[in-house]
Amino acid sequence: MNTNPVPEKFYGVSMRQQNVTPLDDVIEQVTNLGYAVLDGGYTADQLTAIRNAFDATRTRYIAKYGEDVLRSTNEYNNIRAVLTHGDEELFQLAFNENLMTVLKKLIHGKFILNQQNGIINPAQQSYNQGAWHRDIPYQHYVSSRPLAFNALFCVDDFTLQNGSTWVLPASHLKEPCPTPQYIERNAVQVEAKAGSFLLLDCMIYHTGGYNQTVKERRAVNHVFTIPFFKQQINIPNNMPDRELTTEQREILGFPYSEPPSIDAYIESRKGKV
Ligand SMILES: O=C(O)CCC(=O)C(=O)O
Repeated sequence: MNTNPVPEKFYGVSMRQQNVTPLDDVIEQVTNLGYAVLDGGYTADQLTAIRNAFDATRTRYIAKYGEDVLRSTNEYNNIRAVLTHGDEELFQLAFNENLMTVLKKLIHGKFILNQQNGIINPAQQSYNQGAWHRDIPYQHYVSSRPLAFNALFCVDDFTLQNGSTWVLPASHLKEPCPTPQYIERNAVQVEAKAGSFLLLDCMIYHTGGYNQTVKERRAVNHVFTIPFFKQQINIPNNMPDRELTTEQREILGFPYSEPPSIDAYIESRKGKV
């Protein structure tokens, strides 16, 4: 590793990025490189509660959907729509204060939670996130404003040994998937502490790494998109009965479900003109 100090002098510069807070640094990096690590601001006790909630939800999820079915559908290492299973800690994760502040600056206008999935990178096995992909799969375009971000919450430390996420910096800025040779030369494996979010522009190529340790690596991904994109699983239809603020309802997509009929659409227009 190069330990020489980075040169600090400039010339010929008349315009500079101005950052005020550490969150601005995150925004600058995710905008330019497509990835950054964001501190979730959790205490050790809160992190323990999140880990317990993750494990409890997973146990109930496997009991409900069946280990054989989940394995045969390549779904065993996921918990779909985590916040619909009733654990408060996992619900609140989606509304993390630092995350909301950053997303409001990154996404122009409203955004919704498109999906929230528990992800398990098992010890010494391949798993379904271990392949290069974009989080808006099959899409090859560059947009002038970001449309979607993945906030991958680190339930455990993400380390080089336990298969922390690989990213291809700035690949959200080009349409095609680069060559394997380019990926080999430029891919970066990101380390992050438990309790932080690995924030990804959804168009960056990334993959989970191989977990060489004897313990699984747990994470919760949150894909936030402009409301125009449909959710992976309809969250409003699956939310347990609970109080929600107006903002939470918006972020969970309640106002954005498509009207089931023309009558319902016309009804929804009343009072808007
Ligand atoms: O498990 C990981 O590190 C990667 C997860 C991932 O690729 C995703 O959430 O889209």
